[in-house]
Parts: sequence; C-alpha cells; structure tokens
Amino acid sequence: MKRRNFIKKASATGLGLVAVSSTIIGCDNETVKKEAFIATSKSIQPLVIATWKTDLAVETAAMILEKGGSALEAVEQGCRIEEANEKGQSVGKGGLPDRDGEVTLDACIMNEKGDYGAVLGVKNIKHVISVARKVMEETPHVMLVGEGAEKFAVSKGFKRENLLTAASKKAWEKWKEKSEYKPIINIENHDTIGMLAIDKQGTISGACTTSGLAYKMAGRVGDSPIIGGGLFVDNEIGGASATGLGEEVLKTVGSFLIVELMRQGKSPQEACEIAIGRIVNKPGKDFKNFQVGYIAVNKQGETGAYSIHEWFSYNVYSNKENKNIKSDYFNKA
Ligand code: SD4
Repeated sequence: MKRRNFIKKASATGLGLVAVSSTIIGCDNETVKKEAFIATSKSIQPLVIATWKTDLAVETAAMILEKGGSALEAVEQGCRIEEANEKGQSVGKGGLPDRDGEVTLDACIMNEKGDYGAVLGVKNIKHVISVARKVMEETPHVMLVGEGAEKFAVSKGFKRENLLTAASKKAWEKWKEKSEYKPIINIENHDTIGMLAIDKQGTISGACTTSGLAYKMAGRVGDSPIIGGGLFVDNEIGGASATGLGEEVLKTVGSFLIVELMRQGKSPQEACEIAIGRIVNKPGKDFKNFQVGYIAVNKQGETGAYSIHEWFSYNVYSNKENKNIKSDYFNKA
C-alpha cells in the first residue's frame, strides 16, 4: 500500500499516525517527497481474531493486550487455553488420535520481527504452542519434529503426559470398526485454533495449534505448523491463519497468499475470498467434501474471514467486545 493511502486509512481506523515533517528532496532528476511519521500508540486498540468459537481463548489473549502485554504473549496464552481444554477434540489434550491411536500435535508461532518457530508431530506434550515459541527464541532453528521436539520440550521443563482422553479413545475405537478415512466438514463448531493479535504498540503476532485431522495416517502433518500455510504474519502488512483440510491450504500456501494480497492493497476480506477461490477454482476440484476457512487482519485493524462451506465461525475482540461471528462462505448452491 502506498504510504499516503496507509496514512489515510490509518487515521480513519484510529491508528493515530501523525505527520511530523514533510520535505521535498531532489534526487537524480526525480523529486521524492519524504515524510516522517510518529505513531501515537495511545490510541491503538488491542485486537484479537481467532478461528472457530474460541471465546475464552480470545478473552484471555485480549486481557493480556488490555494490560499492555505483547501480541506474542497474547497469542501464546490464548492458544494454551484450547490446548488445555480436554473437551475440544482437535487441539492439545483430548485431541483425536491418528489411525494407530496416537495423539500427535502440531503448532507454530510468528512474532512481529518475522521470526518463526514450529513443532510437528509431537506426542505426550500438551502445550506445543509454548514449545514452538521456545524453538523460535531458544534455538537456531525454526522447526523440530517428533521425538526430537519432545526431547527438546522435556529439556525445557515441559511435562510428559498422556494426551489421549477416555472420550477420544472411545471415539477412535468406534472409528476403527469401519476404519473409513474421510475428512468430515465441520465435525463440531470448534476446531484447530489459529489466532492473530495486535497489541497497544500496534505490533502483530500469530499462533496456530492443532492435533491435525482425526485418524490421520501416522506421520501426517497438515498446514497448521507450516509457515505460510496455517499461519503467516508480516508486521508491516498483517496476518492470516487457516483451518480445515491442511493439504488444500498447503497446495496454495494460503496464509502467505492472503498476506501478499493485502500487501497489494486487498482488504483482509477480499484476500480471504481470493485465497478460497484459488482452492475451489482448480480444474475438477471436488470441494464439496472438505472445508477450509481463513481469517485475516491488516495493520489497520480491519479483519476478514471466508470459508468454502457454511458454519465456519471466528471470534473477534475489538473495541472491548468479544464476539463470535459466522463467516461468509463460497458454496451457496
Ligand atoms: C490440519 N488444518 O491438520 C488442520 C486441521 C484443522 O480444522 O484445521 N481442522 O490439516
């Protein structure tokens, strides 16, 4: 976005940017108008957006922001709420297992500097979002997988525990009677959590955590822990996150695509719609049987969401209100 447009939009949405100087500089026959700005951070309103009906997670993140905490801290702590919620069968403890009855978790996190950390296919550790943050902050790497990630987590003081709850074990045993594998659209109204936040300094961070698709092949990893797939953040532009059939998100690098579309001037809503279009408009794509949903936020605090099918919802905290909103969707036939 051209800086001038950005300023116009920013002041309309209360980001409080103030022009402090404006000079004309001649430069190789070109005239460049140079402007310097300062941000008046006092007027920046904290914002959180997260996939699905995640009221408590979003509330937790929002309270951290309201107290002046960082967007990074907010998204980590928000995601931890769902990881600890044993009733949610798609994140953290209580997540549905793979075909062999093993719960394996994927998570990633990105800060406002564009740093990223992820863990893939982790067993026995509940708060994988915090392990991902440790990978980002305390290793020279960006991803750790499987046993190595688990070992790293334990070395950082994380506790090993059995993630397969009685309810998830029962569901898996039932599934084994037929062993039919097909991703089901909107199994419940709560699923993988992808979360984006803007703090009072105006900085953006994001996080995403999941147990992946129920009854997946052992070793299968989806989009959620992959940079640009399940999550992408560029503090100059905005962020995006995905839920649904990870294979389809990965094939179109969905979250990165959305951020790049916003960089080109699209609104978060337009960008989410175009990204869903990339999936459903592929020749012969049978999108009737799978769901993908995206959320996005830009630097000005505008939000967007779009899914293939009905019943994707998301929570937004802004102007001190936390609301669950039903997403608009593509398949209205
Ligand atoms: C995955 N995207 O592993 C995740 C699963 C998910 O709603 O989001 N389910 O493909």
